Amino acid sequence: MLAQESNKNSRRSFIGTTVKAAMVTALTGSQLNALASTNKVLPILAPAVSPVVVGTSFTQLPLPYAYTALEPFIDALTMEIHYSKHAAGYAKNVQDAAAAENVNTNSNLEDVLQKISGYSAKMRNNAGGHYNHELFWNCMKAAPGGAPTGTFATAINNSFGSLEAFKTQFADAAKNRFGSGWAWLVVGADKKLAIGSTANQDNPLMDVSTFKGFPLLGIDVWEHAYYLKYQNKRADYITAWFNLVNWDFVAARYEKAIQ
Ligand code: MN3
Repeated sequence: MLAQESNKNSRRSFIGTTVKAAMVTALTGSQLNALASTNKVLPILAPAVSPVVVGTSFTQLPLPYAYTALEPFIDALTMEIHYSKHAAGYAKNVQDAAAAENVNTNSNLEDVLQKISGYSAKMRNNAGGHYNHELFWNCMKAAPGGAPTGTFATAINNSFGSLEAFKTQFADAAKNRFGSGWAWLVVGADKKLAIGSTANQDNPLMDVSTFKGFPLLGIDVWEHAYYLKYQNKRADYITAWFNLVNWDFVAARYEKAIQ
């Protein structure tokens, strides 16, 4: 009903969108998931989120597009299960871990990640899992995802030679991550770009990680991220995934990181 209503004219559509955006702030995570699985109103429900604060909250934010938005590169069923089951689980479990370990869930999740050696394995797995997925959703958009621009594009070229060379190196990191994990583009302490990977739900913010930096872009190479469509062909998933990269989002994180 909501989707049909928004088609009537632009003014009503605008008002409807505004009302629905207000409604979403009052919904719980489970209500959002129920909404997301029933129809295609999700894109207009997503609030505007600053790229640099994505992942700092302990709460799962609405997916910034519909489950179908990334087709054909990532199928809707994979997105639905990934967001509403896997990622929702990390969000719930990080809150449970926070309650057990006296962590204020209004604090910055990145602060916890940077001191993760002082917390439980449950916190490490789920704080990482939650942060990584919040970042991952926003690293993607409906194709075509465009291309890097401005100072970020210059940094890519200076660091890797070209965008294509960057993609090759990043894809190699993703392909060669043994088992489950993530590949990353980060800004290091030296303000330079670097590519690496982490196992399981670790990420480069963690003090326990051997690969460190501020993550700009990450790809989930757990089998749940691609197996329904790509089965054992992780390399094909990675190649397809580059069509979805939201370079504006990545560039905004870069700009913040080098300040
Ligand atoms: Mn995942």
